Amino acid sequence: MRRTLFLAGVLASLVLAGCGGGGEKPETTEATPPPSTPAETPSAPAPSAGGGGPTGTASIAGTVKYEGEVPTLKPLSMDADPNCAKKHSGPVPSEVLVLGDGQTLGNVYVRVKSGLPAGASYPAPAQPATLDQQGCHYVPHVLGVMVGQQIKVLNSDGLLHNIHALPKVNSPFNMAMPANRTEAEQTFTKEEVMIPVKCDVHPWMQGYIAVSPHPFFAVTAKEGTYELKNLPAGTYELEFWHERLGTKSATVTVGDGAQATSDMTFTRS
Ligand SMILES: [Cu+2]
Repeated sequence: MRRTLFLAGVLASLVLAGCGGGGEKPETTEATPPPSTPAETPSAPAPSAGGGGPTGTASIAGTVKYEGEVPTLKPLSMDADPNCAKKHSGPVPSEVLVLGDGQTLGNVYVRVKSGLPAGASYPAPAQPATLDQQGCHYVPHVLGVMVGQQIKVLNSDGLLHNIHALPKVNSPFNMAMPANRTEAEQTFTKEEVMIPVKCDVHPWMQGYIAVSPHPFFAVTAKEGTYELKNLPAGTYELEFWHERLGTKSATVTVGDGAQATSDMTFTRS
């Protein structure tokens, strides 16, 4: 089971300061035949494409890694709210750099940035996305939704939280979630990558929501793998986003029924 990891707020910002930005470094990948074993399913639920926009039988998959020295991130102190601290039996690790074996990188949001047919329009899935406040952090830490998709904000903690979204394009929201308010709903109406979400009660709580006009996105688990399925054949610009390591892009061409591989490496600058 994936260990619950936390944002170390200020402490982590200090450690990783200077890592932001991450200039664009396009990598070109050609389509390859489908591998014998399919790529691991990404951690974020891939919304179904639904009717409307063009889909197909092409897919793009890969693994995201981190290269370089791994900084020591101080565990998070929840002493400011003993009710949060009580929900954990040991130190709560930072969530700003989640690595798996071989320095695979988690919490990377991967999306098709361009290349879909002009005028393609994809309806939001009927199924809501879920953002939970659990153990005084956000689960998931990085959430991908579609434009117009309902977001169910849960409060599994039974504690007072305040969920405060700070978009630049969409309308912000700021909702108190008292102990007895277990669920609330929100929707974003415009494409935006990336919307920070914070809790004004617990300053270490930090999450991110990305809003996509199409269903071709994924968030990596610590194993670093992702897969974008049901794409029409075409040439796509992919964007890889990480909260501290910046963004990177790749251009990938994939044909009908094929799976292209597009791996990515983030380095500490
Ligand atoms: Cu909170």
